[in-house]
Amino acid sequence: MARIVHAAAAQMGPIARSETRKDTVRRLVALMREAKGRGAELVVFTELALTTFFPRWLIEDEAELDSFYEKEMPGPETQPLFDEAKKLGVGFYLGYAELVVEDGRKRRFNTSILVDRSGAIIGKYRKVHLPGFAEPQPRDHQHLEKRYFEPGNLGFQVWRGFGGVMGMCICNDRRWPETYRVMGLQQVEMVMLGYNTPYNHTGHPDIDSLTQFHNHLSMQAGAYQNATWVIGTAKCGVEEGSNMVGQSAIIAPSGEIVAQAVSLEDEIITARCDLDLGKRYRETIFNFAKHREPEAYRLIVERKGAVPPPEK
Ligand code: CDT
Repeated sequence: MARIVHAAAAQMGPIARSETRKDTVRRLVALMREAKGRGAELVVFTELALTTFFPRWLIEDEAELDSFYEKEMPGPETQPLFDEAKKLGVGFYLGYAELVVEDGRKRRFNTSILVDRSGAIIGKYRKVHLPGFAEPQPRDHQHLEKRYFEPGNLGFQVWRGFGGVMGMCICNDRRWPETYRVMGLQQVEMVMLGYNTPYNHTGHPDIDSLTQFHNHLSMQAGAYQNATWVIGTAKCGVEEGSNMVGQSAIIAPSGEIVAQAVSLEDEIITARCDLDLGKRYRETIFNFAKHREPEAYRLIVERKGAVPPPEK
């Protein structure tokens, strides 16, 4: 019998800096209801879905910075999302800024959680690949993720849920083959991610003009090479003057896009994802046990180093 997960990507248009958590959670609940109305049992929200993308500013006042982070999950302002999930019987992926006291110190992570249909958190991921800078740059919009977060310390785990093996990553992680491969080696069947991607993210017009192409390229390659579904959900449109890519997509293990957002606003896209579709790739072209050559990869990294050989 086919293992179907009816999934939705809940793309979000801009979140203004002045928007309250209450306003934003209301938007998320409306998206969840629409997704449920269209048959979805799993909704993938975006990265830092509860606030504007605050790493675009240098924020020196600690209390102000802290106001963008969640100190508990769920907390009083996010509880309605969990209540609605339980009521509707819909699970979700949610990205948010996490502030915790761990190892006796205040720590900040760019985090996502996976919540099952009963409203219980079944997985947590902390973004590993942090793009941007720790120090402000001479540019209109900063990208200070390296200042406001530390690299995730939970690795790339997978979780059993929704009848399959589920994985998570966040935004810039989607560009790195290691992200998908570490989960692929654990037989992941669906990778969920959210992203906030400004068009001018490298500052080189020749690369930046390919922003849309690279967005899909990285997710489609990750899906195909690891025989997994990938659901990528954008925050997009012009947010506080920063123009961000949309194109939220649901991608099959073939690498094909089966649903794609067409707006730069709040928008639901859905697909009926057959988790068994990955099997035919895992049993043939990407049969890891048969065709991967881990020893060769190890030799290259350990004996030759990660730099090219000197010129003769
Ligand atoms: N949020 C995030 O990770 N965005 C990056 C672009 C910013 S690079 C300065 C991304 O990979 O989409």
